[in-house]
Amino acid sequence: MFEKGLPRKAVLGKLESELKEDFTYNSGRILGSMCTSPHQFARQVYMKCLEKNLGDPGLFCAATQLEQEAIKMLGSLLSHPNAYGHIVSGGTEANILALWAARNLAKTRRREVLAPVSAHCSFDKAANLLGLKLIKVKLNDRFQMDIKEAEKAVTKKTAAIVGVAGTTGLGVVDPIRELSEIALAHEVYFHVDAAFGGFVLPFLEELGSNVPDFDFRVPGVCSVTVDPHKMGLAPIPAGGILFRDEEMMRSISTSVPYLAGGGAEHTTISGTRSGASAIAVWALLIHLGRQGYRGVVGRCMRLTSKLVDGIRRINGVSLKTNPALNIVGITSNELDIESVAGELRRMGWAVSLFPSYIRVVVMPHVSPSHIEHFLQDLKETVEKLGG
Ligand code: 0PR
Repeated sequence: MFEKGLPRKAVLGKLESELKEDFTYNSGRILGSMCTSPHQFARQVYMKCLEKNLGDPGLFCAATQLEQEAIKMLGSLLSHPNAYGHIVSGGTEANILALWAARNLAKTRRREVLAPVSAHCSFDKAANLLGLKLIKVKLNDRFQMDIKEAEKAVTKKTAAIVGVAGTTGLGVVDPIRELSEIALAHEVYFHVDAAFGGFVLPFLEELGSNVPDFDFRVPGVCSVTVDPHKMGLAPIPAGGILFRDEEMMRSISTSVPYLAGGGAEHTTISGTRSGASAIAVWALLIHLGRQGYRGVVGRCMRLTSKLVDGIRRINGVSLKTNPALNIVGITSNELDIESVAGELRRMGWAVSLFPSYIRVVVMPHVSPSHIEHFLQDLKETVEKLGG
């Protein structure tokens, strides 16, 4: 730290040059991220609420009320307007909270969690933190959690089952109804990770697509993760955890009696936490409405089709699976996909690389010309590598 501070202008100039090497969403080069440029209106609201701390709800009763209204709106999106929960730091915290509740509600001999091989790494973190054993269940040929394998894996030690609605790699939706039946039959907690899909599937359904039930409509579902800072267009950090009932949420409660605003119960990991995030979500949900989000999702899906058509026309690469959401897996029988990804990255494309495929997430910041440009470069790369 300097002895004497620098004027704002000098610091801002320094900042600008320091940040130059970062990728930006505007450039269209970020094709492997589940985040996007936050909506302009949400930024504006966020900036107004920087001092709000949901960790001391007595000081910020009104902000706390808006967080709860945001939760009810997310609940209504996921077929349960009376859900309980919080806007948290992200999908990772939301998934940890769900497994924390599952562990606390389960009998002590139940310390195993079943999740598909495709589950996000936040479940590894959660299991490690919570002293749970994570059992990864094999996938079927459509990359969903295999029901027969899940049935075999449930035992008297199972505390919870996790299903994913929009997997990290391929955007696949697990068979939530079938998993719910297994969970109900064994009286096991059932969590659905819809961190990504939760802001896509309801709108796809409204647009007329055939969407399998994945939310609180399914009776065994105890909690759902749904992240506003992914397809919800909210500023980071904004994850969402919804519980079916208050008792489930209360199972992770810690009493904080000394707070300035009066005693409170925390049901999150964070103590001090961003009211601005929750209020920006509240404002954006009201501003965009279902119609606004339908527009966003419809556009992303049209661009996804454009990308899919383009990939089909390039000899040497193919689709890992037919995408159900705006997430596309690109694979190859002839070429080493890691080399293809390496070449694309050298050309400036920020794509994700999974063990047998490249993942492209067609987020709202992606435009038709970005897709055309990417397809051109992909074709060139494949030709160069001898496809
Ligand atoms: N659940 C699912 C299904 C996810 O895909 C993710 C994150 C999470 C939970 C955890 O969410 P948080 O990252 O909010 O804690 N999936 C993204 C991924 O791994 C995270 C991400 C986002 C990675 C932007 C890179 C990036 O640029 O792809």
